[in-house]
Amino acid sequence: GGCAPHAPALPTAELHLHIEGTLEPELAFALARRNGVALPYASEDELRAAYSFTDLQSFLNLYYALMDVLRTEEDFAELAHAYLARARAQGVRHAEIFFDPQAHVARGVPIGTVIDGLARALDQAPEAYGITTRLIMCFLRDESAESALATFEAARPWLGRITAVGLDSAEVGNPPSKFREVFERARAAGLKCVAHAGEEGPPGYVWEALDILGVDRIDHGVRCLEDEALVARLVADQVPLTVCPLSNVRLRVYEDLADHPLPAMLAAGLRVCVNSDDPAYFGGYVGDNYTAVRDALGLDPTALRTLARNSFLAAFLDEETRAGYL
Ligand code: ES4
Ligand code: ZN
Repeated sequence: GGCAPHAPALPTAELHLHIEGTLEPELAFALARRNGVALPYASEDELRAAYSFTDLQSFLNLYYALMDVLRTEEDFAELAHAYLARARAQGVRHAEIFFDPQAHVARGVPIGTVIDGLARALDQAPEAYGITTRLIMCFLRDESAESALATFEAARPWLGRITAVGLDSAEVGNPPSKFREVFERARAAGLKCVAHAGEEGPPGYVWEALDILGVDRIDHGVRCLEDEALVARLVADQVPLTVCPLSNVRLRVYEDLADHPLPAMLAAGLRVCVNSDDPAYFGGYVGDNYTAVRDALGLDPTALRTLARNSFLAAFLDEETRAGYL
């Protein structure tokens, strides 16, 4: 007897995906060889064995170290192509992709190399993979506000390729209010705004992202559940929360997927969707996240369809394109 064929993946948008977090060990070693970069791991298996994290910072240390293999426009194009091929197989029809320019500029890679390389792959995505895309430029919140402003100014010639700005990296001690000015500048330039908030940081950071940065979506946001008034606000305004279940377990926000509050968030009427965050590091792409929450949390087909529908409702799409996806 053969295996039953896999059910086709649920069509979804992916709205919380760090392109640097899609760097698989195989590609990391191939790029290291090509670029003459020495990696502090003898093999792909030895590297994979290091993917055991105790918190966000322990992951970020490896994430920033491994991206040192990304040097040329071609490297960034290959990284994006590899993601898009995997994403399509997991049901992705639309992807809004984060990148961290400061992490590359700090290593001597010009911002234009990063954006042009990614854009080259994303330009081919509708035809090659059946995926529409957007780019979201993130600021590293553990760097200074001045560095974020300088990065925004350096990106000005490429703003036509960028849909939104975001805020990521080490959350605790780096509140959204630190980045008020650069978010004001981005909004004035016509960009949408998102921010990681309430992953490891307190509900107060989610309030700041909403009221000081004026974000259109919250990335993660799971700690909102500690603040009843905050939940009421997020429900009233239907602010999207891009939740990343496998990420939350790997970074020990929750001990076990069975403890994840996604069902409670749905029940509260929050506009939650499911995303993969850094899939090469966290054990799965977006379809794997859907399968995992279905199995661990007992989400029924109606709940899964709501999550997928929420992803398209939360996407930065024109209404005609959105209607085509709904
Ligand atoms: C990240 Cl999971 C997560 N949180 C914050 N910043 C990040 N950068 C890449 N992955
Ligand atoms: Zn993230």
